[in-house]
Amino acid sequence: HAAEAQRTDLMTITRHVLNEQSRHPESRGDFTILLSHIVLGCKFVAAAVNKAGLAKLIGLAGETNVQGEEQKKLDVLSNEVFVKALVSSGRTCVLVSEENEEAIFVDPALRGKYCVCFDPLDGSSNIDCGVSIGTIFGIYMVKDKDNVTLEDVLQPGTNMLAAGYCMYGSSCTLVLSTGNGVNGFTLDPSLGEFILTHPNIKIPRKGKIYSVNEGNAKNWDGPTAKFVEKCKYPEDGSPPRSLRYIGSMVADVHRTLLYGGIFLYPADQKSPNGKLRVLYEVFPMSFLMEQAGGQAFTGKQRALELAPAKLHDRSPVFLGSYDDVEEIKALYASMSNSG
Ligand code: P6P
Repeated sequence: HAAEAQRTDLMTITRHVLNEQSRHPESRGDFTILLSHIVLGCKFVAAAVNKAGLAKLIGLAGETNVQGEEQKKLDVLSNEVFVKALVSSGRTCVLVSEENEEAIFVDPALRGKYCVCFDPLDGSSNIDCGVSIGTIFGIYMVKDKDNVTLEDVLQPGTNMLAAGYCMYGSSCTLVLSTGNGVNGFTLDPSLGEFILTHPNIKIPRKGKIYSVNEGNAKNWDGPTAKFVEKCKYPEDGSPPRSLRYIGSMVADVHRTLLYGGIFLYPADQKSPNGKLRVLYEVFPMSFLMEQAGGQAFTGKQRALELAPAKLHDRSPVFLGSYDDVEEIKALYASMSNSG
């Protein structure tokens, strides 16, 4: 009976969030409605990404179709889908997208109390070779939806209410935290539903993998260089750690979350603030890591305590297993003190 109950007792993402929201008696279901629109966007992008492989045959995104019309690039298409889904939810008042230079202020008649910062298709340069890519999002509440300003957007990550990513790979996996732990859901295409497959994800306290673009090694600062050196030539006689780097943040972070280890996008002489964007890459992934028992560090401070000055600010980031991040924090503390 238990097995039978499992098969028919489908824990969909909507049902799971409703259960979580029941913890907040004041909740009027706005968050659940917002999330259902984000989920709709993810389902659309999953379908489009899966077809992208056929683009050359049936003229989909990024190709000219049989009528010779230029199809929209997948990241542009994905952005349009998420903007429209979020606006039509009637639960947002301001949006920040990697694809839009300026913040999008929703028509006052359609406004809700949430701000969503997102990268609609992070790692999209990897589409043509079939590497997993993803959508990353972070959700905030704003003080007064009728007088929303950029200040409401440039909040520290500690104010985030929820964050998640959807990875479009061999399967479509949505990983979400609403501040009460991390859960993973897998899209069942036959149902068109995200089903709970990874309840209460906790990242291993220590990992055996480090994930960084070694091609930037000559530009790294001392602490990063020393940390990577120790991964390769451990001083305590332990076996060297494995290097795994996909070059698509959602894929590298998802592996780190499930297997443990540390993901690094450090600052370097070329990019003093690193490459990854604070509002829709660093903050959401840092939120998830902390909720899963890991941590996230910028080289100077806890990543979520950053206060971004501009929409598309970047920051260095070291995130993953708690003990691994502690190691690099200690190196930054000791080596920066010694000048
Ligand atoms: P690099 C993809 O372009 C991206 O924004 C992230 O998804 C990824 O982690 C990073 O850049 C990869 O950057 O410089 O190593 O190619």
